[in-house]
Amino acid sequence: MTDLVAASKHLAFVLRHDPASVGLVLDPHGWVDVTDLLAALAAHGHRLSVDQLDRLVDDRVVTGDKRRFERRGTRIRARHGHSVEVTWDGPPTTPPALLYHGTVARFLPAIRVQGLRPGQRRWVHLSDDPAAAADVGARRGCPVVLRVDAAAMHAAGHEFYRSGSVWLTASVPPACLHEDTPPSAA
Ligand code: HQG
Repeated sequence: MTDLVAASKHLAFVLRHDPASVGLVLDPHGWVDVTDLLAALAAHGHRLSVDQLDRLVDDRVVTGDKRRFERRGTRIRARHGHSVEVTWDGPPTTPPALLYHGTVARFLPAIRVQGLRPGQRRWVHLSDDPAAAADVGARRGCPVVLRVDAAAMHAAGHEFYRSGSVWLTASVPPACLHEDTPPSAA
């Protein structure tokens, strides 16, 4: 793991899950002042320059194009993935008709009964690209890609938020999930 990838993982941990681990408090939408963040990281042995932070925010140079962080003026936040209590501060967005979720076979019995639940996170994470969903599932083993009937969910009043290539929603009912993803799409 490169230093920058390690720094990105630590920053995601702080801004999504445990800001108190470096003595920070996030605002209700997850924002923190960049100067405060860099000072807090340095005080806890994780010195990061402004240039390194900029490279993490533009994470195409780190791990692809997940757009994990967002910097607006003097503030920064994680865009998605939180387990800490944050609320979305933009309007919901109309999703594409189909979205995808990557998981593993051992979760399917529960998913068939309960649908997709956010678990420890604030939202269920979906992708508009089946290959990207397969990569998410592959973190845990042989990936299974589920199709999500986002058009039906949207028509039924479920809200969707877009964060880069990631789509967020509160939960997915079992009736809107399909396991028969064509092999060409997985
Ligand atoms: C599963 C990474 C049982 C779900 C990734 C998943 C993603 C259920 C796991 C982002 C269930 C939760 C999020 C149910 C869902 N019963 N299991 N009813 N409903 N599950 O890590 O989507 O690199 O919280 O299928 O790339 O895997 O960190 O969610 O397997 O974009 O930026 O419960 O995290 O992004 O796991 O991953 P997670 P996820 P980063």
